Amino acid sequence: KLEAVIFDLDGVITDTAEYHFLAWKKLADKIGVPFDREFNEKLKGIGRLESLELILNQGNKKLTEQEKLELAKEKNEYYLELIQGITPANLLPGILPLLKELKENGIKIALASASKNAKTVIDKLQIKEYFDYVVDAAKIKKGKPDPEIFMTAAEELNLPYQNCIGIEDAEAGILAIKAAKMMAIGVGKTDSMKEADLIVKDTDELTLELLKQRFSINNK
Ligand code: UVW
Repeated sequence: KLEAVIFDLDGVITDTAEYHFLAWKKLADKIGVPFDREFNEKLKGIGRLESLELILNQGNKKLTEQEKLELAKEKNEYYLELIQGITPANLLPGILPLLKELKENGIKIALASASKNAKTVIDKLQIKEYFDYVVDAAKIKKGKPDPEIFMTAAEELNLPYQNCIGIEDAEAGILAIKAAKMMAIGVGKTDSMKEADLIVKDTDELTLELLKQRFSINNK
């Protein structure tokens, strides 16, 4: 039985990828490391320090742990500045109606984002009250594709993993959902999310009816 939907944030509920890109770009330019939109794709679903590590590697930069922490902090300051402007208008199409439908039908809602800024973002989007549980990224030891973040969400909701659907926009996230033994829905392009049980092109295709229908087919 479908009892919960666990959402990724960036790229599913709102599109913060551009803000992450601009913030990383500012930092990368400052330290003289090449960084473009294509590389930014690799950072989807990946935490802050891990993302920095990937960027430094590609620029062949070796830094001390202390220097890395300072750069990560600086990137986050740029990012925080950019997300101040987020309003409910930044919700991706169909997300608010879906949250309402889930709530009305007694289906639990959780957020499983690797971002330590997730609470600020859902606050700005004015959707905080829909969530029964928001995973604190700071408490997660292993990032996506490890299933820890999705398993934590289900455990906190007191629900079996198989009764949850996870929604993601990136490969690492889909792999994390599958490793947690949940049904995985991908939003976006098929080629980057081969393991997904269902892929929709746009968020406005996500309705409770579609979720229920696919969930029952999947569990036959
Ligand atoms: C990510 O980059 C996903 O996380 P944060 O917002 O914590 O930097």
